[in-house]
Amino acid sequence: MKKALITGIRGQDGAYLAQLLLEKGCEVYGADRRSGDSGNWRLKELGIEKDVKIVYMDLLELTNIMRVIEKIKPDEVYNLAAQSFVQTAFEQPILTSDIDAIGVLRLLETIRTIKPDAKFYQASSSEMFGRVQETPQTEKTPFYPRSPYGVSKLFGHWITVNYRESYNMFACSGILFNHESPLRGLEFVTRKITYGIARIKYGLRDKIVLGNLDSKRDWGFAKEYVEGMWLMLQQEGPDDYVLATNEAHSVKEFVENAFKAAEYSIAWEGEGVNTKCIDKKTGKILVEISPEFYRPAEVDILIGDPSKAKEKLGWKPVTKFADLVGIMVEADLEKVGMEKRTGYFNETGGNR
Ligand code: NAP
Ligand code: G4F
Repeated sequence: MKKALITGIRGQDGAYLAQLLLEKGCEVYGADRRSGDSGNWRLKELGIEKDVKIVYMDLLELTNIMRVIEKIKPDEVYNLAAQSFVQTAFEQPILTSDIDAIGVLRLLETIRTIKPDAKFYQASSSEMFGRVQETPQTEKTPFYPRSPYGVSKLFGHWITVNYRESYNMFACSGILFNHESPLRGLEFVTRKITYGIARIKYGLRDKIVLGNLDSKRDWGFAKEYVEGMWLMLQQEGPDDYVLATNEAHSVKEFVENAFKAAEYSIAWEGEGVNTKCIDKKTGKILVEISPEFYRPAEVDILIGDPSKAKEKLGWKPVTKFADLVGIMVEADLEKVGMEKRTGYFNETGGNR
């Protein structure tokens, strides 16, 4: 039985990947930095919390990482742990770099020393393309990160390439474009919108306050993207791959599709920071803008070309943008409906 270690097990991708690897017959170890039981809602929601063997590991602490790798001696390591929220990276750039850049090196150096034949996956990001140098972005597009998060991820990416080239390690970097799901954290814009709409619908909130509505992202469905991660480690040799849908949509389009899925008819008024989204039926304001959610430097548009992954891995995105929005709205309506009916704060609503 193959032993797989997933860092960031409490996150969106960690949960879906654990589910996939269990289905593939792996013994799955999930590394958690001891966030406590409340951080367990995603594994619970997928019904796999008892099947994943939890180990405590923080990417900030080298000796802790060494003990875990020594104990498990994993065949595959998926490094999904990160301070993954771009906005926070501007507030905590040093912590973000310690986790997202040096943390990758701590892990690679440990694997090189203790279990050099382990296959390694690094969760790289389309944020590394930042101010894009060509469109669509491929594995060969030059990088231009626009946040401490993007800069840190770029170090993580290149150190992965470097360990592959220097020490012949099976180390892959997946350059993943935004991928979302009902398990997405509530701080990210997609889930902030779908969860917010569900709370408006159930009368638990009046409106949603957002930042830049004009930025565009290449949004796919997370459950499909973890399959790509797994496929990368099943190939004959290690390589880097872009996973994306090759379609970009604005935050505004996401809002429009989400309200439509929740059966609202909306209209936009005003411009820039004065933009408002109005409920046509009641005239109430549903969305407002606050500069609080603007970023010091924005990534205006990302659109990825997953041709290499299609050709070499046989991977392709299936869920279309409107369907993804529908899946997320439906899931949040169900969760908030349950909360409203029972008066019980269901963990699956996340850390509001
Ligand atoms: P996520 O939901 O934020 O999960 C990240 C996990 O990392 C969290 O469970 C967090 O633990 C853990 N973590 C944070 N700091 C840590 C530390 N010092 N030591 C150990 N664990 C730590 O992120 P995701 O959406 O699943 O993304 C997975 C990975 O892919 C991340 O590396 C992210 O940067 C990258 N990525 C994501 C996307 C996307 O669109 N989702 C796209 C490209 C790349 P707690 O639960 O304790 O906070
Ligand atoms: O949902 P976001 O916070 O995701 P972002 O910054 O694209 O980062 C995500 O995708 C990356 C891959 O490209 C990952 F590496 C990273 O870990 C993370 O998963 O913001 C998306 C866009 C931004 O342009 C932001 O300015 O939405 C805009 N936005 C507008 N209003 C907002 C808001 N973002 C958030 N989080 N909250 C708002 O109120």
